[in-house]
Amino acid sequence: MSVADLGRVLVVVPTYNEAENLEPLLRRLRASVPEADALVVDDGSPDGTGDIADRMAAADGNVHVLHRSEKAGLGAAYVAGFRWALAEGYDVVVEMDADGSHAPEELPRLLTAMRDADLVIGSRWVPGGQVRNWPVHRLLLSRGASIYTRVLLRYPIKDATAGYRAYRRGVLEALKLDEVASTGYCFQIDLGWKTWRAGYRVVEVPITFTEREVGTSKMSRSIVTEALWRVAVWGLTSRSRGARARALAARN
Ligand SMILES: Nc1nc2c(ncn2[C@@H]2O[C@H](COP(=O)(O)OP(=O)(O)O)[C@@H](O)[C@H]2O)c(=O)[nH]1
Ligand SMILES: [Mg+2]
Repeated sequence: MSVADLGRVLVVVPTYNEAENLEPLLRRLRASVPEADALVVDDGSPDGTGDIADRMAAADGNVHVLHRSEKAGLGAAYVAGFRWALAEGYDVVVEMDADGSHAPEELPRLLTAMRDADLVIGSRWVPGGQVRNWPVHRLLLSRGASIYTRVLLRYPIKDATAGYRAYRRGVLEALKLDEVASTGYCFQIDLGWKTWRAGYRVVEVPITFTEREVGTSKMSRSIVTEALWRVAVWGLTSRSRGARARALAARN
């Protein structure tokens, strides 16, 4: 698929202890969308993931690495990656997990949808979307998080916490990345909701999410707690639909 009309595409892959997963993932990505560059954002993984990323970057000029000194959460890693992408002049910035849950083979479909969108979300919870090999408690947590978000923020996206997505450069320039306080997975809700509220076109496309086969999940109780209270605070302090309506009116 040609992504030429979208401009330069960067896939940001945050890693913490993904030594066994990173190389196969990057190979699949480079094969699936050779025009896209990759940026690994590693938080000083003790298992040597950062060294693997360096080795791959040395062998392939389209692979880049950002090393951060300590584990500071998914949100902070993505903000650093987005800043790098903007400084380097990329037009589209993709988020993708390193553990193989987000199939690089589905990226061309996300990028095709990007032609009529400012944010494309790879969704597990729209018709055609699915999850493979997740235990019941993770399914409930994911569905519950999206419903909680929809009720409190009036944000109509079905998969609010989805981590496979693509942003246009203009969105990332407009969102105030300096002010993003979310460190954990609620970062996804935070940015998606701000994008939607600002009147941008947000589109969900179905994906098949497959649970990792190797390594361990970094999901934790503190990540869930952060999402619960932040979404509640945002809900109490915002007038979501009014803000979107005003933003849309200002755009037209
Ligand atoms: N750089 C960085 N990456 C992280 C951090 N936490 C999670 N990740 C990465 O984010 C992606 C999703 O994490 P994962 O543990 O698979 O979450 P799950 O799929 O919800 O169980 C993986 O690529 C992780 O390595 C972090 O604190 N820093
Ligand atoms: Mg995972």
